[in-house]
Amino acid sequence: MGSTGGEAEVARADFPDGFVFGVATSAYQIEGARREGGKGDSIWDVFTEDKERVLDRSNGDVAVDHYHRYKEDIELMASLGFAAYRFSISWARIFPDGLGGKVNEQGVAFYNNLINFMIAKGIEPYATLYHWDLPNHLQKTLGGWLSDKIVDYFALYAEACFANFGDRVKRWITINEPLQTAFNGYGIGVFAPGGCEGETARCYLAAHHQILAHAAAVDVYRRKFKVAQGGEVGLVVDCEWAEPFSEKVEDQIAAQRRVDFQLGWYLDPIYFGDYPESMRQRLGSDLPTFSEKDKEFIRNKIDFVGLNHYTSRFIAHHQNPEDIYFYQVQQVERIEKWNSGEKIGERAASEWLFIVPWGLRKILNYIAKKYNNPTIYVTENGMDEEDDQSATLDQVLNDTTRVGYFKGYLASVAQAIKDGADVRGYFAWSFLDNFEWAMGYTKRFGIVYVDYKNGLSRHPKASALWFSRFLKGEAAENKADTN
Ligand code: PNW
Repeated sequence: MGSTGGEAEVARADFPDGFVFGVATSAYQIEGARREGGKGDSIWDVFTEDKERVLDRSNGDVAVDHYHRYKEDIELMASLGFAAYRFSISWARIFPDGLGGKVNEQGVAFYNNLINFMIAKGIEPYATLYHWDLPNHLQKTLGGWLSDKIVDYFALYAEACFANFGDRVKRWITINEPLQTAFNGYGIGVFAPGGCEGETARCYLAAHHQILAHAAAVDVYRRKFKVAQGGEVGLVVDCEWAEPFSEKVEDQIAAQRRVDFQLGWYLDPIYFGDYPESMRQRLGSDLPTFSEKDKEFIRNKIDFVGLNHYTSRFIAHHQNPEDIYFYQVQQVERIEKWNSGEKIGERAASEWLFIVPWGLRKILNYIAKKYNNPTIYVTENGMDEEDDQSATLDQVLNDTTRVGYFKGYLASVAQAIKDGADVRGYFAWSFLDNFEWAMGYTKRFGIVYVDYKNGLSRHPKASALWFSRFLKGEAAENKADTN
């Protein structure tokens, strides 16, 4: 194993027939139209009103205006050759106060238009129900994901989506990255709703209710829609690969523990009925318990695993690391260098994102082995660049590092499939540059450039054109730009 990914070559033909290639986005990051179409406020609308929360003091009020430009966006996606689009539905467009009373017909109409348009262009919809934009009313009145009542409200919302869109949407994702909501949202508070006031440990409750809500949504689907609609419902988890820093047993165990605290936290309850033992040992009563009835209820309530994966790190055991509460509890030290001192991979713009293509093969094989070879979709994978106001358009479109990233990570997916993992699809994050949460518009994850200064115009980057040639089966060597 080399220390860097190198320039892997990869071709469409390295993937099985029927393997799906798509792009991904989320509602709050791209839609804008905060107060249009009868939408209620979400926790991100309110969180970003406090300008200090976002690096460039921005928000998603307008975002990249996808709400008004969805046709142009879908047309571009189709012309590049993508066969699937993972988007998210804004809960507060469907139920403005989240209470599940009367659906907001304008919200339903928007997603109907979006879905119909993508299908007309030959793009299969993959819909996420919750990508972090909780109706603010549920936060204000219940405490959001800290309340067990959220489970029922989420089930009502999921049911409304299945009923309205399920005749055309056959792949559903309940929740995107419950880890980030628990950890960044209710734990340290860098994401909405902004922490649980000194009680970081309450984030385990937010995680607990997300697991139950996921299961409740799958339950509704299986009871009321599955027979007629024939679709599938999955959960999207995010996990870095944790490579043991050394051969020492304690480092090997620490790396396993780190994966338990990211992936096992969500998948163990669903596949095995309870949280990982390593979490219970370290968290004791801070970790909620599932009743026997809960265990029964959540068990195997999943049709596929969606994996969001960006990066990898070395993990060493540390009795008492100088770090935030979460890593102290885990007793892990996160290391970004090989023993030799060489970096684990080039760093992208985000400080947490190192380019480590081989980590994706490892995490896919880990999931296959640990959870009895489930169907997996890589639901997000990509890297960001710093927004550079002084660069020319030609320069910012020439994202050669990102092309290398995709080549390396796609080769890694192809290898995992050959190893035996049941990976059925891959979604690049993201289709468009967009509102990158607490980083605002300072980080660009898109394969399509959005010119924030010139009317939000869209410009495919070299990575989008590379993907297009890749998808059309043209030789990677053929660098000629046919567009
Ligand atoms: C994902 N981390 O979040 C989200 O699903 C996207 O909405 C987001 O834009 C994308 O990744 C890029 O950040 C993550 O700190 C946020 O490890 C943070 C982390 C990982 C994923």
